[in-house]
Amino acid sequence: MLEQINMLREKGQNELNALNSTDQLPEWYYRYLGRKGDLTSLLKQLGTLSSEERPAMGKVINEVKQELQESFELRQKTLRETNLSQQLEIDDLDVTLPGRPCTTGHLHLTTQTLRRIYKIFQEMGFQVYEAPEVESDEFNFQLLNIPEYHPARDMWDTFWVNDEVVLRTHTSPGQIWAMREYYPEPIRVILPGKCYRFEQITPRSEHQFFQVEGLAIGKNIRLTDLIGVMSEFAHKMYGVERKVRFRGSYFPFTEPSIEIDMSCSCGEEDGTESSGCRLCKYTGWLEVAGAGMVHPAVLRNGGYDPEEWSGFAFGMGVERPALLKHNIDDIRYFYGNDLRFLQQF
Ligand code: FA5
Repeated sequence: MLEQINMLREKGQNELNALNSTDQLPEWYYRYLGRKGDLTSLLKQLGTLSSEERPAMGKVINEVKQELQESFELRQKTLRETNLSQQLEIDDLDVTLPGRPCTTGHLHLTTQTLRRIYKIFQEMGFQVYEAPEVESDEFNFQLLNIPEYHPARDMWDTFWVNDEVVLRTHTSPGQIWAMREYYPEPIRVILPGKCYRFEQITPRSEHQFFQVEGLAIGKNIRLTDLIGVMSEFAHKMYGVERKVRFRGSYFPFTEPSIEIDMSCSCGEEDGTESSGCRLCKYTGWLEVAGAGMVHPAVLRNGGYDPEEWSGFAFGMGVERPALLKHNIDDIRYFYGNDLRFLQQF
């Protein structure tokens, strides 16, 4: 039997070395190492040997099996490499190379800022409410206490679609939509969305920008509630060291009205060109929102009786807070689609 094993080993090695294609490998494997292969049938014949011979012969067969297995793997590797290099000589496409990695995108800075704003207001109990982006003159102006020919219309340079339809100049018309939907319940919503203004583009102003409107309607809501909410927002958004300033102002749909400024990232406020920056026009402050107590006429247009209900509203830019947060000195980078800018955030 030993002779038989040695012959099988030699024949197997010779035939393996003579193979010149990977296609021939399975057949060889089946013949020598497979379940019905020659080595397996030798193992089966062990039963015919005496109990003294059997262990030694079993050991030899297993050693040969192991040796042929290793030779097979080596030959397989060599043939595969030869095949590949032959293939590359015919055609220089190497299909085994790893593919080029895909570049993955990420959220735009405006979306990131919006999500941050949502989270802060959500923690204060506000929910998100969406209103139309293309508005009627009635909702964008009239129901907000700005009749036709009212001089306050000059505050918003408007893109008119036709005599009746506008691209909304601010998110404030959403106040009316929300009030009409929620009446007679108290309201605490923020209304995010795009706004459009036909105005000169500057480092702080774009034609198209985002606002987040806020509206709280209830019994006994006061100006101090508005100031508290906006101070809390500023501290959560920028940290306690950022200063907030409330200035008296005028909007036809709020009474009284205020404007909210944040201290500029340049950290200067002495008003001289040498110390400030162009974003804050060398004042040290950047206006980020208009706000006030909802005007009785607007409450009424939304269905709420001003004798019984009161509320505050604010309309805040989104890009300007992002400018402050990330020390960006020009709003025009936002929608310029320059990846070198966008990839930084
Ligand atoms: C308004 O739009 C009022 N609707 C805000 C308001 C709402 C007042 C509710 C009272 C009650 P204003 O025009 O100031 O106000 O704009 C509000 C904010 O939007 C600004 O402070 C600024 O942050 C942002 N903003 C306005 N115009 C532009 C622009 N062209 N580009 C970028 N951001 C702008």
